[in-house]
Amino acid sequence: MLTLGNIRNVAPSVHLPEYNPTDIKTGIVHFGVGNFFRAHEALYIEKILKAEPTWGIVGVGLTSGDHSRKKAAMFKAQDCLYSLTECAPTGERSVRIIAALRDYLLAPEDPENVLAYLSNPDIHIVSMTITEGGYNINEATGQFDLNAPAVQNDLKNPEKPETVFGYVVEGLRRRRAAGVKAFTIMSCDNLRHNGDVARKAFLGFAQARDPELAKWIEQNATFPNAMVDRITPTVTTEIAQQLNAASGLEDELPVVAEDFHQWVLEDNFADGRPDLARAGVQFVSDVTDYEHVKIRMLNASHIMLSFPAILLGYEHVDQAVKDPALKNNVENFLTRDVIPTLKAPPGVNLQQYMQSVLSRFSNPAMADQTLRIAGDGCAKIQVFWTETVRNLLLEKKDCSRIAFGMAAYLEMLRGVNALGQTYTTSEPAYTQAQEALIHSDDYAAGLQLPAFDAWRDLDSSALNLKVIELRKIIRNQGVKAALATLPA
Ligand code: CS2
Repeated sequence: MLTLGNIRNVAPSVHLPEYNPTDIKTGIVHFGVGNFFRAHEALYIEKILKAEPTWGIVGVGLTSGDHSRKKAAMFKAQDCLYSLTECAPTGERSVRIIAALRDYLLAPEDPENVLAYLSNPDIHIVSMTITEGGYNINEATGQFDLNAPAVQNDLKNPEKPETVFGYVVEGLRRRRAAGVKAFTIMSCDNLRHNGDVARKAFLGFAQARDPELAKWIEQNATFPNAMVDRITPTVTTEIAQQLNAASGLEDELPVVAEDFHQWVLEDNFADGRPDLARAGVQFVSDVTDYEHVKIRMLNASHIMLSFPAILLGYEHVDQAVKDPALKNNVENFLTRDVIPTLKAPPGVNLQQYMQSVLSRFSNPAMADQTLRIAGDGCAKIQVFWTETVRNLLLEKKDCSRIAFGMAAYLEMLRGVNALGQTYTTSEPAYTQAQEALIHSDDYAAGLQLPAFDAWRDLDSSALNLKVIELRKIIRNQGVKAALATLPA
């Protein structure tokens, strides 16, 4: 097992921290220590720690259950060390041990410790990767949902929170009471204006809890917007074994990612920040155009590719993008429906961006999973497709590719592919009644799902009819037959 005690006993090809991890102090608390965070923000921090050893990270997990407990136990056992394998499309790999994570807490088991960190003046940034759907914003109203049961709990028991909103706001209350500066709240999720969404969510919660406190947070905390990018597959037990066999490590928590990574960030920090530019972060005054390009091109085409790919039985994204019919559909979607609505940020050519996205998708070295991409499609459709769909509807343009994507999503949710194999999709947001819509015999029923709420105020009757028509074709003749009906 990888620990601080044996960290130097590794193959010479493994890159080691260039600092002594025991010298590191923590300056960041991060909620949601998933693979993306471990391959992205943690790597950027890893690169600055030698020069700035006060910016180590405290990871916080919010979920309970066996899986979470096991993960927390492994972090503890490994002194929070783990390996990151970066894979180039050529098959070249590079392995490094990341020591930026200096503590890991499972919030439900250690709530006071989490709050102690949050109120500690040494913590200057609270970052998070809590997923697109994790901000508890109702897309139809655009407001923070105060009725969610966990939020209600945190409003009733503010000193024993369950949600990230409850923790962060209670931490800020304690800072204010103790005369400590507010920290920066830094979202690293794939959202349009993730900082603004985070502001809305945290202030929405704080306002309901204590308007005075909300005002203080508004005036003192900051919420920089960011565009974050790195494809980071799920690590199954089998993949973990392969990674360890290749690296020679005995790592219980290995992560794998593509070789590409990007972070464009607004320089808006309430209480200082490390010199992240030295690790490659691009600081800009406005990330809007970068975010739009990334979310509406990369993430949007990821789901446009993966929903039908799952129906065709493709497990991995690189297999799917090698299928000419699927690739052609993504290219048409980007070229005709998305790119005309985008403004290219400085130095970015959108045609080249599309080619680089397709080439990143075709990286076979990391075997990214179509089911990973399709997971929580409800939130992803709303975040990744909304502007494109609204634009097509408002301009009365051809909606057939979006209709195909929606039809493929609804058919994919049924859990059986064209080969008759079953699979499980993950849709944490759906209620039982919504699950029933998925399995209804009525092709129109699924259109009521909240995945499509963000354009319900517009006339979508033609789009909806097309979705129904394409569902029937997919169901009776298959994905390829449906694709063949789309404009060439
Ligand atoms: C994917 C992202 O989950 C998804 O829908 O599109 O995880 C994607 O791999 C990352 O955003 C890449 O930066």
